[in-house]
Amino acid sequence: MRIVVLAGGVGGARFLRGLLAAAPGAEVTAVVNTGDDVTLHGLRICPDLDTVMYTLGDGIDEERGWGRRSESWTVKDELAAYGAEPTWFGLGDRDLATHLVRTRMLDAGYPLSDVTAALAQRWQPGVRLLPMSDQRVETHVVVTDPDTERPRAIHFQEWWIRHRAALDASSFVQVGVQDARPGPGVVEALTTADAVLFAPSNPVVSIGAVLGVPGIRAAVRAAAGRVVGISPIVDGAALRGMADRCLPVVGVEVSAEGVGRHYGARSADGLLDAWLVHTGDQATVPGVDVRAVPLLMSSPEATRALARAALDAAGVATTP
Ligand code: FO1
Repeated sequence: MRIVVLAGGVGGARFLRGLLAAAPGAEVTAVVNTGDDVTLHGLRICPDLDTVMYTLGDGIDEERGWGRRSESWTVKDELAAYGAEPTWFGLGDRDLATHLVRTRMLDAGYPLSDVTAALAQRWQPGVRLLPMSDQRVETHVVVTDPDTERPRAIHFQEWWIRHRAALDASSFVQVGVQDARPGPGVVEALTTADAVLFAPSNPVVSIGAVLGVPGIRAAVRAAAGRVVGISPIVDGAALRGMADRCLPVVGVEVSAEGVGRHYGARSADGLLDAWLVHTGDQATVPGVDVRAVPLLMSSPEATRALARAALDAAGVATTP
């Protein structure tokens, strides 16, 4: 059974872990958001690819949800001692090795997809990790500069980490998206998938960024199997990932129904065949099979049950 998951960072990684437990024999491909990628201190950093790789490779710091377990911050502190900006980014010593290896390979001319495969050799995540694109497509956020009162674009990571998404955003821009193509293997994986799942990641800057790569929406709509999304909004609030700060910027209601309608029905000109909302939430999405199931990934068992519910909605059998 071939399952393809569109995923962002923390929520996507945890969902993938539950999916592997729910369908141990399945061939799982993760198409991961690279819109959060950033160059800092001369290094190329891919937060969502690393979060998925570390989570599935059992190297993640569970409490933070990103970066390495048993991390230290010596280099970060030394950089700060030099006043080397940015000092707001959490650059871990162990994590640094990943950025150094990735940057060296990119500088040698390897595409991001090859770099990702090479890094995954060490971590053995148990899924095929595919960047949404080998071309750089960075998410930048247009905010009103507090000093000049004029619009300014800042990198998503600065908005997210330095400002905790507190600066009101007027728009999100995918810098470079017009020149981007789906990464190697992405279209083929999507069109031949027995099931395509949208992880409960941020619908705007994670799932939305993946869908923004020219060719990926069409590939999802052409999927052989059913397309099932999982709401990242429960009872009108975002579980993580500050989706509630992003959705209003693109005019989408902060609700399971709002996000479901935003993705739309594949039978119309949208993407979904089915939409999972949290038990107790109501959602009417015309043309989409809406199911209420527990969405909280509060334990491995809960996450496995959620993944199984998604596969049920996709009409693919799972082991009992
Ligand atoms: N998130 C934070 O809130 N603060 C950080 O300092 C931070 C550093 C960081 C370093 C590497 C990495 O892979 C992820 C990191 N994240 C940090 C998380 C990251 O910004 C977000 O998880 C994604 O970009 C959004 O999904």
